[in-house]
Amino acid sequence: STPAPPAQLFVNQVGYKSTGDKPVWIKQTVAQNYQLLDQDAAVIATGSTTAPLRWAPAEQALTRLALPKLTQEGHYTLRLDDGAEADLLVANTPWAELHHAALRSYYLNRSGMEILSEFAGPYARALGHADLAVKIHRSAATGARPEGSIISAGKGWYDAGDYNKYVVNSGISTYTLLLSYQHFSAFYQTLDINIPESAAALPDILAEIKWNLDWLQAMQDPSDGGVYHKLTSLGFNPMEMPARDNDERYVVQKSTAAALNFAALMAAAARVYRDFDAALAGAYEAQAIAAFGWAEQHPGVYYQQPSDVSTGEYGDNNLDDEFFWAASELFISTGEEKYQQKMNGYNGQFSTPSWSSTATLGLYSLLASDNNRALNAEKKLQLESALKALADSLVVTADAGNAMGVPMASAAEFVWGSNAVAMNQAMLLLNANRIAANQDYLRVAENLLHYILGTNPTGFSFVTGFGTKTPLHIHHRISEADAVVAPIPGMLAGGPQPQQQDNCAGYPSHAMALSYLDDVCSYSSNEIAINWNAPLVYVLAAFNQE
Ligand code: G3I
Ligand code: 9MR
Repeated sequence: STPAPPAQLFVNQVGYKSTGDKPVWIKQTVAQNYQLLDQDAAVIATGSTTAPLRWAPAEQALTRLALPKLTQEGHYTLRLDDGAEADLLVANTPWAELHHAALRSYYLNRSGMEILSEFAGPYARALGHADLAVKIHRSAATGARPEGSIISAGKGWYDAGDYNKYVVNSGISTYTLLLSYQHFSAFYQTLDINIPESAAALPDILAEIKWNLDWLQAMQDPSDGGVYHKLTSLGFNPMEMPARDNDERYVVQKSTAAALNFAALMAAAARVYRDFDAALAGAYEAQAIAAFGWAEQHPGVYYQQPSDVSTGEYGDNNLDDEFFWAASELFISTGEEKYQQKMNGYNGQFSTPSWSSTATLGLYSLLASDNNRALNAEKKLQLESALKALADSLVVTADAGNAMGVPMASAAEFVWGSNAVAMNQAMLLLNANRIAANQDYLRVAENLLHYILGTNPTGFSFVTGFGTKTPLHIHHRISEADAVVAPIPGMLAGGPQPQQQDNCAGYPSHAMALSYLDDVCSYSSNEIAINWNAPLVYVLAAFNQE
């Protein structure tokens, strides 16, 4: 197998697209010469590096190699003066397998199902967390559902390295996968990722998404439309397999954030599934409308962690952006004036999406050509320029003289899950490119993918199983507790960020772009999560198109 590149050479370890740029970065302070060899060891190009630039997030000097355009598929070797060598793979579709693995990881993280070896190979496992008898927590007790009463809320995906299921984070995650299907539906029409539903008529990606939607449907109280914030055990359980976890599971507190994420996602889902199952789509839409109604009546019920609960919070005290997103989706679906008004009333910011910043997801939906017939021309222009302005500012940041060609520049990007910030930036650029074709948007989006796959100064390709130096000890209960040495493949590690909330020993640096630790201890840099993998799937699907 291919050796990992030496410590000072940062290449895309999975491969470069024959039609794209081939950025390589070198950590160094003095210029040196290089040779490029083809697979017969013939020198096909030589050059020398330019003066290094200090990249502030890494507190380090780096040089970019401007490799001549390598358009021929094949294996190449880059050799520096000092003897360091790295392998470069150039292919027409270097990231197809990676895309399929990133999507399949959702199946491997399903709750409430036995995972069979037929589909999972060595990652087969017994059923865990059926969630057919979940308790109403004290904080969630209302009306006909008093404390301790039981509901059934099976299926869904585990959120991350833990086994809990959170509605807020399911919103952006599931929506992002839905959008991937919508934007690249021809690609997904025939894609078989070998899941139990593969033989059925529904495209595999929609079958996978439905697994989570089935769970979400049960997170709404049908008597009032309110949506429980999460389904969880009281505390995080140990690193054990799902089937071994017998902790009591609860639904906890209805919240405005949960209702709005639910409403937005279900409204979007109704439009996608209508072609396959009109009754199901009708149910999604009715549930979305009811959840939005609950949120209108309870606009400020922020999540407050009960004293006996210590699992993930996904707390957010600014819900203007969630209102905008949900109102946008419901306006597209129903054309109703009341949603349009709420949407028009938004005067907050648009930004790179995250679980707590969802306004731009509304832009993605509103600006899709099928959806915006109902928008007036002036509003459409205003929203288009908002998205373009965001994309333009990402390009400016990426192209600044002291940047690494990516808009990962400051503490605002290097947060918990920074690798998903990068993938959401790329997804934003790709969406802007759909409404205003621009080579710079595509170039920076592709650079972000290179960054994730190895052109970053940690030297890691951050997707499990893909690359020559990849995370081996992710904070993921199944990967840690199962009998397989390698972690489940296709999952994006959270990535570097300087806060080191996990207090693990062994971080190589405090510099924000280097503060990453491949240790199971490190939940704040080395966990995985459904909202981090989803934009990776989208970006890979996009680059598989051309
Ligand atoms: O809200 C403040 C903001 O005001 C401040 O400027 C900024 C500076 O760092 O911090 C913001 O708070 C951050 C918060 O996310 C909101 O973005 C916290 O520092 C940061 O620690 C927090 O991280 C979240 C983490 O849970 C801890 O709560 C991550 O975004 C979130 O992805 C992560 O999610 C966890 C679930 O709780 C449990 N399941 C696993 C999952 C992934 O690790
Ligand atoms: O495993 C938990 C992970 O999924 C969360 O993202 C993280 C932050 O909320 O917490 C992890 O659980 C740790 C807990 O917070 C502190 N004790 C050690 C736990 C790791 O097993």
